[in-house]
Amino acid sequence: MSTAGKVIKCKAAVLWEPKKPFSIVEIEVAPPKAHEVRIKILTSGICRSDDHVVSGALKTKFPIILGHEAAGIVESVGEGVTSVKPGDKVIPLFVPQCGVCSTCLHPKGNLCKKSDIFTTGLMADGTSRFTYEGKPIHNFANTSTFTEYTVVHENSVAKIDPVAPPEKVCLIGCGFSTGYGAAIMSAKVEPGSTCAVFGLGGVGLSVVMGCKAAGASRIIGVDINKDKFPKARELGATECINPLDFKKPINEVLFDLTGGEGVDYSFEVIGRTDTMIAALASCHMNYGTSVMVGVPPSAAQLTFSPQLLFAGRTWKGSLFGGWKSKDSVPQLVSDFMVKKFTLDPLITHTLPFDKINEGFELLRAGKSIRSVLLF
Ligand code: PAD
Ligand code: ZN
Ligand code: ZN
Repeated sequence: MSTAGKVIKCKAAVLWEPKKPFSIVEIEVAPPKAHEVRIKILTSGICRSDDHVVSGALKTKFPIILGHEAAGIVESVGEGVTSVKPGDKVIPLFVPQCGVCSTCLHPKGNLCKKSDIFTTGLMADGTSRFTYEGKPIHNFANTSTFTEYTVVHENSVAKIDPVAPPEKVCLIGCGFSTGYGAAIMSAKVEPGSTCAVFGLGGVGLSVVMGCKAAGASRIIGVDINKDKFPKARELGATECINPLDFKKPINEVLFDLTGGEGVDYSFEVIGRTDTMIAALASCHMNYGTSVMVGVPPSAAQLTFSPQLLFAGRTWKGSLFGGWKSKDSVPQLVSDFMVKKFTLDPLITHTLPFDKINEGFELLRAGKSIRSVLLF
């Protein structure tokens, strides 16, 4: 029996307030309105950005359904939707691409003006499609994927190859594309470069892969958890260092390792202000570029010497790897299908959806790279 046009009751992991576990409850998911798409989620990865909301570092509205790295099947579409149809395999896009705003039209832009990444937690009409016992639940980053069904705007969903394995390609919805793109799109790493990657989680390891694909000759992984080093080496890091093993600041260690030059490209893939400055100070003082990938805490301010930039360094941020999402995600899935890159080493755990709290514990304990929840 078709569910189109009807309210769907399903399981969702609701976060009622920061620093609490998720509760799996039955919610109601309203049908998609005009230009919206209701998706049956098949898989969803756990990203540190979700945990930043749980920890309180990233401020959002509560209660909320988190999750933004998923694959699913279109269940039904609202009026006027043309780019997907029921039955299509899709990836929700936490950065939308409307295709007509000034950023979408700019060749360098990817932060579509229709984004609602950490602001209202509501659909474009100011309401939510999720309710629990009649009360609205906020959505997260234009997606909300820790639920059996979600509703997104048509700008926030891309149709992908129907045979792509959802338990793998969900990572193209965030972690992989963010890291890989930070190296090849945002930094534009050149062959022969020396790179340093601060933080070797799912996103940082994808930066390592991007640096390798771009032909970097030295890729130095930096992490305080040495258990991350073997996988970093497997994916392309030529050496790995632990800041806790040195008395000197890590930027000085990186200068020593590069004959006093500094690296050509550094990437902060943790989300801490101290490591953002250390990464900046690690690159060449004149032509080095540092890319901020880690999500900064909402309340954070930075204090740093302007001398760090004065001599010519470039400091930039990178959201979703700089990709224009709706155009690039289907292509990245096709590239995965023809083995241009691998996702398997990033997936350390697969868990049933109702073990979501266990998945977050693994991340916090530094024991997982990506846990993928299966619905
Ligand atoms: P993760 O927690 O799996 O990886 C972070 C790594 O950093 C871990 O291996 C830690 O051991 C390591 N680490 C922690 N503290 C330090 C330190 N002081 N020095 C060195 N290493 C340290 O997270 P992730 O890979 O899922 O995400 C990384 C960041 O990227 C995080 O802040 C997340 O919110 C952000 C992100 N940004 C975007 C974007 O579009 N910019 C998208 C997705 C994720
Ligand atoms: Zn993410
Ligand atoms: Zn746009």
